[in-house]
Amino acid sequence: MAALAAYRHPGQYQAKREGLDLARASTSKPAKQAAAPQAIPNRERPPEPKRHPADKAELLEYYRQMLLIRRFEEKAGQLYGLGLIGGFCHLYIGQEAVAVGLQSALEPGKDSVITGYRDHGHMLAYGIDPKVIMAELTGRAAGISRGKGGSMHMFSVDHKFYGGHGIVGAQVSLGTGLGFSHKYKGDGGVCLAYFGDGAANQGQVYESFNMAELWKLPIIFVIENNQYAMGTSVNRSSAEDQLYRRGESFRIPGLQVDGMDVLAVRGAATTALEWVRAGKGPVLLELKTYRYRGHSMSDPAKYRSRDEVQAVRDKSDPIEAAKRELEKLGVGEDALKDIDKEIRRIVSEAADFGESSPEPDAAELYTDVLVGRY
Ligand SMILES: Cc1ncc(C[n+]2csc(CCOP(=O)(O)OP(=O)(O)O)c2C)c(N)n1
Ligand SMILES: [Mg+2]
Repeated sequence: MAALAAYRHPGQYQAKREGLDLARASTSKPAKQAAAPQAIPNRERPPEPKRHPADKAELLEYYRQMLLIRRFEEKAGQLYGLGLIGGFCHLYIGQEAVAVGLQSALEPGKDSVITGYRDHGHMLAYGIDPKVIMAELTGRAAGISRGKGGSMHMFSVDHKFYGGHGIVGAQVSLGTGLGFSHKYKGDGGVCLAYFGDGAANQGQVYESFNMAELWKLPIIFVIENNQYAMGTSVNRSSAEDQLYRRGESFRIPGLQVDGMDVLAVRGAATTALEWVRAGKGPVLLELKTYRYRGHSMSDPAKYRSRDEVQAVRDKSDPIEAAKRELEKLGVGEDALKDIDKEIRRIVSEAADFGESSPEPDAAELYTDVLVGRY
């Protein structure tokens, strides 16, 4: 964990969990009372997560997946700039370790995932074909939502990926429903419901927490604390900005995790899944992370300095960190370059596909939507 203590952003707040300094990308205030959740007596809690002991092959795979998300998102940003992608588009750059670390612990076809509008990375981490994601972004018939959903409204029942939601916080209630469905059907699945630090202040989140704990639903609530909700930093909007504590009054244990370290995230996923799969009810994970780009493509990002973003990029970038670790494990520069080349090829093929495949037929305007003669 030595690397965790390495970075403190100048002038920023420090967020600490017992002995673990997560301040590198943090804008939240210090914990007011250390060890509060652990101090509640007679309440069983999951153990402290351990950093996942990945071998070289496993870490290489996480690196590859994070790089795919990074390059895909960069390309999406370019295509947006060229006018090939319209409407809203929220990029995931900086947060890659969260989706990759968590979803690598899931069982595909059994567990379900639901998230908000910043959703491309979660789909890529779930192994969904980059071509159909890109084609959705460019509004083509081959897109995962037949070109009619766009960036925020992607869905794949086959993958148990349930969106892609534009209403902040809605996915938490819907995810609780997915958790209920897993329990009702007895299919052994767990739902991973992602939401942001801003969404964490939504009322329906807490109604969902109550039901989820009351019925011991198999769900992991994941707060991706990227420090900002549009232009508002978490400490300006949140009375309790140690968001992992938000489930305590519903008896949902919370864990704060370094969301810039893919192996720390993977370790937390293991701990959370063990708890939930044992029938002990939900867990809340707060992933401390950071988004490098604006909230959406139309955000001038005047609420933070370039220096702040650069400092996080320089000191805490999840991909660079994984690369350094791989180098220590003996992975040579050539091998890393080969991966980079392969990823660039995949992304460029996805972009070509998104640009060249046909738009939906005009007759499709009235299918898959709730309009018509009823
Ligand atoms: C119910 C609702 N209120 C407001 C909005 C407008 N809105 C869109 S994104 C956003 C900020 C959410 O921030 P956060 O939950 O931190 O997620 P992030 O964008 O950082 O991933 C807001 C207020 C919305 N889409 N839905
Ligand atoms: Mg946010």
